[in-house]
Amino acid sequence: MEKVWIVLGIISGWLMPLGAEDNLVINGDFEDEIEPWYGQKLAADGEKFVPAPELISHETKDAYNKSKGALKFTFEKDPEFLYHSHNSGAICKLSEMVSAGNKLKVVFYAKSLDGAYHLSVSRLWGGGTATVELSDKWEKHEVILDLESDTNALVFALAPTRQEGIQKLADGVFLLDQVNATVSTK
Ligand SMILES: [Ca+2]
Repeated sequence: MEKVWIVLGIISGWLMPLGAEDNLVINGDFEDEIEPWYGQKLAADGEKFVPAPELISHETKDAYNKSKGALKFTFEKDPEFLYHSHNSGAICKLSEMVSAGNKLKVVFYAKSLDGAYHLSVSRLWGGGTATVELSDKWEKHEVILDLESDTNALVFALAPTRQEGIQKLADGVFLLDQVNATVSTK
């Protein structure tokens, strides 16, 4: 009996494209559009979150691996608003809720334009953050987020330093493509 299950496991592994079903990110390749990703920022009174469509746009000329599209993030601080890495930036929706206590592995390609060198990836509203260093070439990055609360959205934004945890945002421009998030067993 055990052998039968092993064989079935191997066959089903062959039939499934590797990892494709596991990606929780809705529209992680930006081929035709950037929705449902959206921009968000906090009013200076510290109380009201408002849409920030000026932060993100669809890049079609410089996408990863000559694909059709990428997400372009353009940030220049406006004194009328507050910006922190756990609540302002490009918001990425997940297709399902991942429970607190899990680790989320997020793999993506990114490229710095115009002085952006630290990219923060965070659970929206905090409780799981990481920062990577960008270069001016398309490079693959991987972070593991320790989720302290249930999670169905992430936020990508530019930070001034490599340090982990919540930071005020830094000005700059970056490109993002091929975003993949899976529950990690590591
Ligand atoms: Ca793409």
